[in-house]
Amino acid sequence: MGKNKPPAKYSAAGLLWRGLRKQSWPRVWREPEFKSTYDVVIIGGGVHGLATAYYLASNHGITNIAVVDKQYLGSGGSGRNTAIVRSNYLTPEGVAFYDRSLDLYNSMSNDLNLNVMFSERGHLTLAHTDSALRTMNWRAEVNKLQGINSSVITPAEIKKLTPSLDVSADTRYPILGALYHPPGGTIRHDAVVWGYARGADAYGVDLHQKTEVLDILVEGGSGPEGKGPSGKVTGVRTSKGDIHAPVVVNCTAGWASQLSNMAGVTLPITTHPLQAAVTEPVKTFLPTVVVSGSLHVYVSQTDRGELVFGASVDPVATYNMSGTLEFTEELAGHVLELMPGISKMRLLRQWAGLCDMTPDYSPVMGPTPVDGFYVDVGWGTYGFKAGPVSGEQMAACVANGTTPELIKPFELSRFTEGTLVGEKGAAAVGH
Ligand code: PYC
Repeated sequence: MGKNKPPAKYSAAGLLWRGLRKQSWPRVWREPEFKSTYDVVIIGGGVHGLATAYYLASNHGITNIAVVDKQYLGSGGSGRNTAIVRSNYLTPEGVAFYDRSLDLYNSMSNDLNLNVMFSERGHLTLAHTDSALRTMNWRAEVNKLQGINSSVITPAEIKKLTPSLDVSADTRYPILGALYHPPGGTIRHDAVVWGYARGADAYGVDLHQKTEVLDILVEGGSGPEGKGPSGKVTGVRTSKGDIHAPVVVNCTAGWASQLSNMAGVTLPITTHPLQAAVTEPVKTFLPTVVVSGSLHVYVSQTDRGELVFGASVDPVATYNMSGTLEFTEELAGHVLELMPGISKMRLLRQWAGLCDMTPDYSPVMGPTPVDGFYVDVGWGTYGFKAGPVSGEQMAACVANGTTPELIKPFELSRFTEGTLVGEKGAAAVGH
């Protein structure tokens, strides 16, 4: 919970009283009036945007905020990911950052007064080659140095933890070991969106859905139309009208570079779709999250019994989110290498989201050369697990006007200064 308490609108007694009197449930957040002026506009109603709004209000007392989203809350990457959380990264900067996110996820049900169903079930990254094993050892050592519970385990230990995996030596891609990370797991992604949305709304933050940003208003910049470096942001033009604000935060995924272009800020991002799929539900048999970088697949079982699968991003940069048969065929082949016993299970559906990839696989966070215009973008395939810490740190950045230590390594200026934070080796799968 932040330092400032929201009004006690959702007390357990109040909800019980409604239930007993068979009153209809209150709407979880308001449909606010569209105002023409705010202190802060946040673009993107996913976990990152909502968490930033929530922490601005709860930790810094800034509540005159509009969150705008062209669709409904959680309609982008927040509702399309495979809900995996972990902090077993490769760089010391990445480990510290994602570990703070895990801390916030751990206390989230209490903090937001909503059961977000965090399942700390352990996370296995399988190694099928000597070089993969070397990377797992490297990650384990970096992790241990920072107090993160991570170690490399043997095929026999893997089998004990997850009996459905085929760890025999005569497979096409034998499992040589795995990075085992007990604090990793899954969390209900929709609940995280709803929790932050409800929390922010309770502080008076206005959540404007179906409100598309058409332009970002900047004055005095050195680029075309007075935008770009040395300029000052003055607000946004939306499909519902203009909003004047001295601070605009781009918390989008998929369209992050296009939105930043509207302010005259160029980002080193290419956008690729990432597909995922889910099976019919079966009795629980998969106790851990399993990732295979070499086979480009990750899998976990939901509390409903479905297997959720993901893969690497599609090879072509595009905004097209159609599912492909190619993905399904490759996924099925690879999963069956790992778990031959599930060959009779049927896939129920598949979907895709958009991933904004940066050259070093780390995000871009903090101020930009346009005064008052901030970014929290470039999440690649790591966005959901970073949601809480990004919100917390971006809120501090905006409120205090200085970049917090935890996100300083991820500033946009690193691409001109040559101080990249190479996090590709921590990707769940190859990209
Ligand atoms: O990095 O753990 C990960 C991940 C899972 C799904 C997409 N990325």
